[in-house]
Amino acid sequence: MSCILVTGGCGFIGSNYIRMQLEKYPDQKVINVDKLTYAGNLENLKDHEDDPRYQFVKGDISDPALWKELFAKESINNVVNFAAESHVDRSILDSGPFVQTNIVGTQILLDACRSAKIDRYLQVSTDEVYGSLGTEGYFTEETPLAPNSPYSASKTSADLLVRSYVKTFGFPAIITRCSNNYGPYQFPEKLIPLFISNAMNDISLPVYGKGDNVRDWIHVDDHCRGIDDSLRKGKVGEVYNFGGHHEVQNIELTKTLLELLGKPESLITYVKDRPGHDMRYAIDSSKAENELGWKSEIDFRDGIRETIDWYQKNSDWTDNIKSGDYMNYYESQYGDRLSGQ
Ligand code: NAD
Ligand code: TDX
Repeated sequence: MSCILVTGGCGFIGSNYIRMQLEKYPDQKVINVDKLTYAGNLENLKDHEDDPRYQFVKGDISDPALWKELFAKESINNVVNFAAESHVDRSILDSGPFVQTNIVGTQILLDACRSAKIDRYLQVSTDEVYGSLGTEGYFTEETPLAPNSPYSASKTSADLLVRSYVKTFGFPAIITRCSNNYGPYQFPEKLIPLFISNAMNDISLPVYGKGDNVRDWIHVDDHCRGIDDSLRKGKVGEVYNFGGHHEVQNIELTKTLLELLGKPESLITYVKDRPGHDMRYAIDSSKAENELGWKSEIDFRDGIRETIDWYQKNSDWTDNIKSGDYMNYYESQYGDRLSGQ
C-alpha cells in the first residue's frame, strides 16, 4: 500500500483533496498532519475519521521532531504541502505567523522530506505570487514573481525555497499555482463563504473599494484534480498554473450570490479598500492542459449553486466556527470599516 502525506488537510482545500484521494485510490494510505489553527477543523473530514486508510496527526510543519518521528515510523512516498496561513487580510493585521508557517515551516518540511528520500513533493502555491494584472493579459508560469501582500510574499518565498532544493539537491518537487477557489468547507473569512453566510443572516456584505477588482474563480474539485495530475504526471522542477476561466468583478459576483440566495442588493456595503489590493488575477492554464491533459470541468454557475446549497444545508458548520475568536477577528477586520460608513 502506498502512502501520501498531506499537510494542512483539515483546512478547506486540503480536506477536499483528502476526500478525493480516499475515494480515488482504494490502496493508498493518507496521513494528514495539521496544527489545527483557527482554520483547521476536524469536522471537515468527520465522514472519514473511521477509515483505516486515514490517519490524522496533530502537529506543526515547523516542528523537526515531529517529522523525525513520523518519517522513521511510516513509509511515505509522496508529500503534498497545503499547510499555510492563507488569508491576505490576516497577513496585513499580523504577518508573523505567515513568515513562520509559510516560509520557515516549508523549509523544515523540505529538509525532512529530503532526508527521508521521498518520491515526490508537491508545493501548493497560488497565483498571487505573480502580483496584479491590468485589464489585459494572463499569468503564465513565466510571469515574473511580484507579490504585493505579506501573504503572497511568504508564499513566493516558499516557492523559491522549493525551487532552490530542486536545483541544489535534485529534490523531486513540483509547484502548482492556482487562482481563487470556492466550494464546500471554505472558512467564512474568504469572500464567497463570508458573503453567503452574511446574506443568509441578513448581515451587510462588506465590498472593498469600488468592487471592481477581478478574480478568476475555480471550483475546489478542479483544483484538487490539478494537484493530483501534477503530482502523478508532472515533471520534477516544473510549475503548473490552474485557473477556472471564470473572471468576474467582485461586485458582479456579490450580486450573483444575492440573486441566488433571494436576498436584496441593499445588503451591499462599500467599505474602505484592502491596502495593496491586487486589481486583477487571471490564469493561463494551457501548460497544464497540454502537458497533463487537465481541464477545469465545473461550470461556475453550477458550482456556485451547489456551493450555496451546501452552506444552506450545513449552517451548523458555519455557526460552530463563528465563536469568540472569529468574532474578534471580524471586529478587528470590519469594525472600523463598517462604523465609518
Ligand atoms: P485554509 O486556511 O483553509 O487551511 C489551512 C490549513 O493549514 C488549516 O487546516 C490549518 O490548521 C493548517 N495549518 C496552518 N498552519 C499550520 C502549521 N504550521 N502546521 C500544520 N498545519 C497548519 O487554507 P486553504 O484555502 O485550504 O489553502 C490551502 C493551501 O492552498 C494554502 O497553501 C494556500 O496558500 C493555497 N491556495 C489557496 C487558494 C484559495 O483560493 N483558498 C488558492 C490557491 C492556493
Ligand atoms: O470582505 C471582503 N470583501 C471584499 O471585497 C473580503 C474577504 C474580500 N473582498 C475582496 C478582496 C478580493 O478582491 O474579494 C476578493 C477575494 O478576496 P479573498 O476571498 O480574501 O481572496 P484573495 O485575497 O483573492 O485570495 C485568495 O485567492 C488566492 C485566497 O484567500 C488565497 O489563499 C489564495 O492564495
